[in-house]
Amino acid sequence: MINKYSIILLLAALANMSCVQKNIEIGEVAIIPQPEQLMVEIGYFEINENTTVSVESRAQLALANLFFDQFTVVSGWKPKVDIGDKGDIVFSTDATIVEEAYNLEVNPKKISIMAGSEAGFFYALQSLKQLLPVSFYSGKLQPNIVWGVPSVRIQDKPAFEWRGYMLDVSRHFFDKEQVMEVLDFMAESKLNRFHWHLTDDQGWRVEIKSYPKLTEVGAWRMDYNITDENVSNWFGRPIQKPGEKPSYGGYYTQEDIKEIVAYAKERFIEVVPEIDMPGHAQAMVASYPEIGCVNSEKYVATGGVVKNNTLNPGKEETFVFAEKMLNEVMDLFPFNYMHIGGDECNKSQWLKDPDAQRKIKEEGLKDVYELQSYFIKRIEKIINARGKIMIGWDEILEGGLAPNATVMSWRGEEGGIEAAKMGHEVIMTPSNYCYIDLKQGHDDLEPNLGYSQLLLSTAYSYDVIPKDISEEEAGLIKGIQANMWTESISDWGKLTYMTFPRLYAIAESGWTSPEIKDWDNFTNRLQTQFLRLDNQGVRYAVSAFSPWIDHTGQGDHIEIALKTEVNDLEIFYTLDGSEPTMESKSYNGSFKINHSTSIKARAFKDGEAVGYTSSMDFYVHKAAGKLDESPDLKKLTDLNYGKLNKSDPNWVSFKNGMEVTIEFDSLTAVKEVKFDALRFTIAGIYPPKNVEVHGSENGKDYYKLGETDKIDISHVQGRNKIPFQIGFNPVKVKSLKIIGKHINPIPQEHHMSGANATIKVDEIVVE
Ligand code: TNX
Repeated sequence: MINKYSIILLLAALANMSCVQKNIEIGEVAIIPQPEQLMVEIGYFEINENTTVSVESRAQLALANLFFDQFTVVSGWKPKVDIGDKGDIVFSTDATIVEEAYNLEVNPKKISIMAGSEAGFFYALQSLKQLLPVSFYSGKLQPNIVWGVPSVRIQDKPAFEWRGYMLDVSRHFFDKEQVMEVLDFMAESKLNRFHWHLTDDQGWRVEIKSYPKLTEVGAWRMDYNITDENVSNWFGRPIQKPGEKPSYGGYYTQEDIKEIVAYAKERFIEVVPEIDMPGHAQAMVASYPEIGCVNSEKYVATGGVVKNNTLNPGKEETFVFAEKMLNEVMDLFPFNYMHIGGDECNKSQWLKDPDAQRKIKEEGLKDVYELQSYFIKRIEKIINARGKIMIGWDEILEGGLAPNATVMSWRGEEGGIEAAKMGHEVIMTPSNYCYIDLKQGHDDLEPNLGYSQLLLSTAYSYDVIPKDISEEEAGLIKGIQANMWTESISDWGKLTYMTFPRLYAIAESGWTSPEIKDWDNFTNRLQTQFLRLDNQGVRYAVSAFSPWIDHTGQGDHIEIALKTEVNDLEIFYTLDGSEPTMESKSYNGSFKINHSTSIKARAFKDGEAVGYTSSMDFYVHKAAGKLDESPDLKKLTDLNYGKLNKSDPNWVSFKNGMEVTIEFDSLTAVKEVKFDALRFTIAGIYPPKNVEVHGSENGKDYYKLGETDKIDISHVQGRNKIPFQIGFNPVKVKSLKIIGKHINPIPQEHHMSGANATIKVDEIVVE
């Protein structure tokens, strides 16, 4: 019988039901970097508000709280963390487990974390985080989720002791909070060395109390390109007008640095400062001209025109300056490595500078290379005097390596191999595997950032220990580092886009032993990692999952092939400009197009679109094959189009303006001529200044059909394809002449000012 009492009970039960109606979400097993040994078992452990965590020490308490505090953000509660041994999640020290290594066992009753070092416990927690559902990463309150951790047994340890990420904050400044975010994502990938490129030609970023002008002057530059979405290679150099104050830049106060170093330490990351010398020093020289050479630049560099930027090793005051300044820097950074750059030192000033020349004679040096080595060796003494180790880029090998230096090998592996053979420590950062400022996909499908190319699969394929070196030499290779140079990385979104996912590939090469690395397995795990990034609102690249549209001109048609870097994806495509779906044509081998076509392609996995839609237009046009007889020009009508890459063989070069005559077999109706010209200012490649199209009915007498407006080169970006399109009233012609005037000489303030420009065109399309 229903009475008042039972209704209350029923209501209470309903209320109770609705408030405990929680959803269990169980994480995937997709850990990056891949653990050494991992076994997935049945069931899962539930982390809820009653879960308790026991740790053994206050140090463990700190790192456990740092981790479990994240539950407060997403759940509104947090597991209770205490010193003891009765918890559901238990930390226990096992002295047999090596530095940074850990064991993690999850079963439905318990989570056990064992390590021999604090870093080991920390890394176990990073793996535990990745075992949680991806929504844990959202940073949003989701009180109705119960967090399920799949049962696993993991035994894990790092392959290398140096697992680094370098950030260049000189070319573009990233502030304290952004640097801390970098440290967060490093920690999640089990990276432990933050190499901070604090100075370069384009800005000095660390407060030095004994030399205040380094930040008063050196931290600021003029910049009008910063906000341009498409900016690639810098060009030009806005000259400061009298009274105008440089305003782009920034720097870290010593307090900021201390905070960042402490923040890093909490995440088991050591910070390696780099002060780049004796080259890449324009900001330093602009601040203190007395340590520069003859003809030194007066201003902090804004872009690529960097010439007279070198410190003067011929002057004693340079060493006085370096000693005081470096000692202040070393006071701020407790780690026992100090990076002094040493790369790409432009020695042309030393050839002219009287002090530099006198020093060469006084010291009995052979040449400017030995002068560089003299400089670096004296700098090493300053660093060694503090009990620290000097690191330099591999150029420090030139002219004789400093006695105790560690070498960072960036121009390939050779410098590293040479240094190891001489008994020096090495960190491998070869640009062709580790430079994450390079393009990560098809030249025409990627955002116009970076130059050259480093694909995800290439980065992943790197084996840190070079072949053909002895075991002893291999022992000197301390590890690997991803380098983020920021010439074209002007904001946070670009930084994360270029960093992810290649950082994961490099982190896996640093942590996981090469025998276990597996590309297909890695790209599977990446898909879960992408969901984690989505949850955090982080921009990343899906280039490796996106179709490349490759083509080959074949006389009167074009052969098209589609591919992705990631294996086992299905590609669907359309030829009518519509968005590809799984109902579109399925790609299963190359196909032909024999008229102008817009191709769109998308890859799918398990019924879901992955990557971006790749889209390219190809013209099959009236002039196809018409220059076949001309050895120099035949590529202009061969239906092969050039990529946004100056080395692509399909670009035809004109050194002194362009003039091309196209003859038809019979009178042919034409109404438009169009082509792309490459602009690549750093290499002196410029589009024509203007273009005229002339026509002839008899192949002899020409009259003008149309012309383009002048292209104003100051407003287009440094590297791009510049489209020319010359339309006119339809006429019948026997031949066409296309005349493009060069811009020579290359204007002032450009990389190659004064020189003659090259025009590069890939295909002249006639419609
Ligand atoms: C070379 S790598 C440099 C940097 C540039 C980088 C661009 C190295 C040691 N020096 O100054 O930013 O190329 O990728």
